[in-house]
Amino acid sequence: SGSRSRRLFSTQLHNIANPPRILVTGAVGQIGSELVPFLRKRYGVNNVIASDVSEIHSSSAEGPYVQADIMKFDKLDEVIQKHDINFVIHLACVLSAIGEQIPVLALKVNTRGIENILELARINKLRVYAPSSIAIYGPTTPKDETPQECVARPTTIYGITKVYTELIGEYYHQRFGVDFRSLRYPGIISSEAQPGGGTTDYAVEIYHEAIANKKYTCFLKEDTKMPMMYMPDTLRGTIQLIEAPEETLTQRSYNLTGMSFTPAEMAKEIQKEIPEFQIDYSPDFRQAIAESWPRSIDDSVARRDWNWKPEFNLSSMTKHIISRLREKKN
Ligand code: AKB
Repeated sequence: SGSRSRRLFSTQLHNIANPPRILVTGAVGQIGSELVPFLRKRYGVNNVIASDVSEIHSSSAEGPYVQADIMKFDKLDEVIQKHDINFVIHLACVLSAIGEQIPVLALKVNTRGIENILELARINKLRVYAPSSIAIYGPTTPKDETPQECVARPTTIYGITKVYTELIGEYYHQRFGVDFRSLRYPGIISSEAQPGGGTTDYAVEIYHEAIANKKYTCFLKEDTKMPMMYMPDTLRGTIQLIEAPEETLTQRSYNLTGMSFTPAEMAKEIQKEIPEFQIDYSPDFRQAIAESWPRSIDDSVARRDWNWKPEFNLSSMTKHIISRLREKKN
């Protein structure tokens, strides 16, 4: 069968003679919109199959796209066989803020999704990359320079499902030999697609509003410090982990960060580019979520194991993103 004859590829993913055949779930979301084109450039357009629950695929229009619901095991299996997939990048997920509004949905999508993907990986000998998040940490976690290995008792349903994702992935690795890898992403900031319902979303919205209206009302308090990362670093870090030789890995799920700042610090940086920019604050239910998470992350284990090093800080990211958004506007 297709599954039995499927080539197991090495960690030399960019080996042209034996490229990976990747299925990306959640491909039209914030990360997928930029990761899919990035992967296609590296591994070949037709080796990266974008998928999402929606029929619409404008942001993934530059290559193969299939409509697939991660809750539907049989449909996913069909896609995997048809496209000779050997690696799933599982991005589909309900984020923290929507999760608190519709906890039953987040619980279902975020647990059943990874269960389906891991079962398909076990049966078909696929590799799996599925992001985790700083949301695995909770109020009893050390808040500053949170270490790789420490208490992870989150209080959001999203965080709970991300702890589950890590643990079930690690179980499938130990028990069945599935090559499962994960990164605990901080808030991801990007200029292309908007994030969908997270607590760190203010750090994306603020740039769009600064360009469009020169003012922004932030849903977090001015001194709420959170770990963040700019998309180009996210893409590079993700590729570095998935291409890292197995023997260099000491973890399946790594802490990762780019920078940490507060909304007030971000506003000040934007004012250097747009002096008229004004910010005010109207904290809502997302404040409590933010306060339950770390303020900064220690990612020294990723730095040691596979040479992780972010390139962007708040200042260079702000200059880069504002010029990109101005270009898009004109
Ligand atoms: C969220 O805010 O829910 C996400 C995350 C930090 O995982 N951006």
